[in-house]
Amino acid sequence: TAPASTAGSATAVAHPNIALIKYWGKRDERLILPRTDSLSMTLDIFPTTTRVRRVPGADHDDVTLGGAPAQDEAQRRIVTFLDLVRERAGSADRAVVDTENTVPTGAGLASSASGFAALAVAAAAAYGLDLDATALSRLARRGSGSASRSLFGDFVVWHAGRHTGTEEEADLSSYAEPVPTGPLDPALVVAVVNAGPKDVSSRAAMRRTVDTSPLFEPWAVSSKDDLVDMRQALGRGDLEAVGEIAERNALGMHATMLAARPAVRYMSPASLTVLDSVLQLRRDGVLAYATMDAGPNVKVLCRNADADRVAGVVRSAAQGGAIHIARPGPAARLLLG
Ligand code: 2P0
Repeated sequence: TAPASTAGSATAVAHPNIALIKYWGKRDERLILPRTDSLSMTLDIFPTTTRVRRVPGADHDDVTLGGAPAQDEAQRRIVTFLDLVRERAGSADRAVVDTENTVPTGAGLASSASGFAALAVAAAAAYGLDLDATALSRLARRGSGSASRSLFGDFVVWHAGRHTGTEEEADLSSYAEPVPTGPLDPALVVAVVNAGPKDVSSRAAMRRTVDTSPLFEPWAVSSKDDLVDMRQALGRGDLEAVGEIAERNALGMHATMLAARPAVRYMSPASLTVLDSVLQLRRDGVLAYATMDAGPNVKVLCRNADADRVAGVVRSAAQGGAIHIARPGPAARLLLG
């Protein structure tokens, strides 16, 4: 048992990730089992640091985010997650949870991914659960699907898991793991075109898409092929192909939402202006491909050597929005001491 868990207190740090093959749609809402495999790059910016301290005898969990008490939905999701950890640890202890997020508000960089990855690592240690990286990834998944991928650094695949068999078999087989790659040296330029809150949460949007969009099934089928192609492109270090596959997979995901009833549209006019600038970069011979998540912000994959040039072009197009440059980042880890 690590010293951190003996003390009933542990601190962990995790980074966000951006999917190149998207997770969009669940087949089990309670266990957070996805419809399809997904694949992401962990970033080296915007870490989340979370401390979990057990308080024997306390009658409630005390959760603060950036020094302020967690609001209803965040509080509920974190307490539900802690209940799962307590059940596994055979402990009734409530906890004090402190989270510091360095993601600028509304940056559209799924803080739930770094958040639940850091919480899973810290809570497992604080409650004395001896879990390997695979088990921690499965645990993080229960907080937020994309968090399963933030357990690992660089490029990561999250297996949807077995669709047949028992619930336990499905749960055991849906975890993330690192993907081997050839030399890539990429950067991801993040253009924040709108920092406001979104109208529809990604959780609600993916549910509506699966339930009502006639384009969901075709996208899920083509996403399988995209994943096969993506693994090959990563393996041979072919950044051009990686970008091409990532862009088509993301735009396809947005098409599924546009066809939902009623439609979910995260793209804004500013998003389209940035997407146009990415096309112009390509016409000018620069390797640049876009991906977008459940919001209007655009992430542009490029060569690390071109990152400043790409950031400059994207900055003009983003009309005053903040620009961040990310590179492949580290795995989630426990901070000792
Ligand atoms: C992804 N997104 O693969 C996709 C692409 C957004 C668009 O994972 O319901 O916060 O907590 O499992 O992980 C955002 O969804 O959803 C997401 P839940 P999550 O990154």
